[in-house]
Amino acid sequence: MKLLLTIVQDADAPKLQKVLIENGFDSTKLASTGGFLREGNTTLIIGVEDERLMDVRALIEQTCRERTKLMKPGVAITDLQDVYTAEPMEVTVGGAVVFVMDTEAFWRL
Ligand code: 2BA
Repeated sequence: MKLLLTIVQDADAPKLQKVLIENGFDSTKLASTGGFLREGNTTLIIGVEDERLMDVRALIEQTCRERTKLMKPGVAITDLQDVYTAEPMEVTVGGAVVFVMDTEAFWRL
């Protein structure tokens, strides 16, 4: 079994959860914040059997789309460094960032 940490844009999350349910995949939704833009995004935890991994990948690919966001000037780029954007900066976000992890066990108790 694999565990997918799937980071998507908020705008894509409801549709993705709907499509996952329709195709028999369970997921858990967490509110998250990107480190770079420091805007809200959504992380879906998805547990999937190995043989269905590529099916869930296809659903994520079909549902989540890439968007361009404009970072306003004067916004701190990170908390750690005193670095600010001088000019509006275009940033491409998504469709999805997915971490795929082996799962030792799955217990529903
Ligand atoms: P954010 O960290 O807010 O990043 C939003 C987008 O900004 C990223 O889109 C990327 O295109 C851009 N970006 C990030 N760091 C940058 C930098 N140092 N310089 C220029 N542009 C930069 P995605 O790559 O699609 O990532 C979307 C979200 O996925 C990220 O939001 C973050 O929440 C998560 N993510 C991406 N890579 C990650 C990683 N290695 N570990 C953990 N989370 C990650």
